[in-house]
Amino acid sequence: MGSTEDLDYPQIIMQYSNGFLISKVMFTACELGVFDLLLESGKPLSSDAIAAGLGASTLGMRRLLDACVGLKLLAVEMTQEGALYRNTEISNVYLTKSSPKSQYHIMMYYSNTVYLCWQYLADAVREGRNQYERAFGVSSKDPFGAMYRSDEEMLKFMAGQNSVWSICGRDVLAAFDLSPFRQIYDLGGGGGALAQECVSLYPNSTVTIYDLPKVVQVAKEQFVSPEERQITFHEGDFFNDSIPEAELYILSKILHDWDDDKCKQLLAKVYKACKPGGGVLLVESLLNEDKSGPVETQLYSMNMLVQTEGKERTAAEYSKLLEAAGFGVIQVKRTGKLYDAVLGRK
Ligand code: ASE
Repeated sequence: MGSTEDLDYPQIIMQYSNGFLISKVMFTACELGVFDLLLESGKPLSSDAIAAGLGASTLGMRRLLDACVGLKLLAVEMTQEGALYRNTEISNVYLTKSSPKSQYHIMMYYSNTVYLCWQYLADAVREGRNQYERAFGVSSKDPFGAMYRSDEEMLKFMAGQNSVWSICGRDVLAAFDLSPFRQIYDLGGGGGALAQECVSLYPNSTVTIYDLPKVVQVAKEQFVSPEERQITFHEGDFFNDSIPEAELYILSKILHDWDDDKCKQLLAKVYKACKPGGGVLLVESLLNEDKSGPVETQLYSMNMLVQTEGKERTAAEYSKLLEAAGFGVIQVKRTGKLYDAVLGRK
């Protein structure tokens, strides 16, 4: 008979149970501006000073700060005046709004939108579809109609999606030598952070961000300045409007939003528009062939279930979709980061 002691309450079950508490502590400290205030102050601050600076209760702030210390998002030192808090290096880099690697906007999107959809995860699994109707009272037929249900929601999504490219944009664009492609379309390019990485890595290329008119309008107003001459825009709906000719099409986190039929439809259209010798670059988080991991990708696939019509796929699944559309010489590069790259050629 083996001991059942470690089966009574294994560490892993406790960690998983507390996972959402951890997320919410980090999101809340971000939302209230704790990390921004500590960065601006340039010196450690007391809990009362932080509470006063952010218009929060002293009781609540003290508890939030101590939890952040436990999570290693803040450091504390005891002085004669009491406890003084400061950012850790990781918080300075990733959790402050002004850092070039800031993940603030994706955290706000997770905390205020994704989080609400996940309330209905069990319904999503039972029904096999997204949960906009339950979560927000909007029709779930058109996922991007639902995701962009207000200008504010659309802006939060665009800012959130932009933040990931400051961390892995370079890796996915450097996975293949894209310098032969001068004329690039980023289909569903949104806020343009990947396009900006692309023209910085490939100075002889121009990137056209193809997206819905209201997305393009916000991208021009908020994210891409007219001085960025290598970046242009094209307003359209890639399912219903024409796609102009180009040498390379980037589809970054697009196919994971849609079922196989829609993916095939879109890729066939891209193949038709593509110049001979050109290609398509898929940027996605790849599942292992047996779908045994990576766990982050499995979780994102759950999120695609609650938020979209799509799913995360394996390299073989993407290759099949590309081949069905006519693309050949398909190459797959795992970056070791969250997003990987698949290149198909015409
Ligand atoms: C999409 C990407 C995302 C559509 C909805 C989304 C993300 C969150 N919601 O194309 C970013 C990836 N993160 C997760 C949790 O899936």
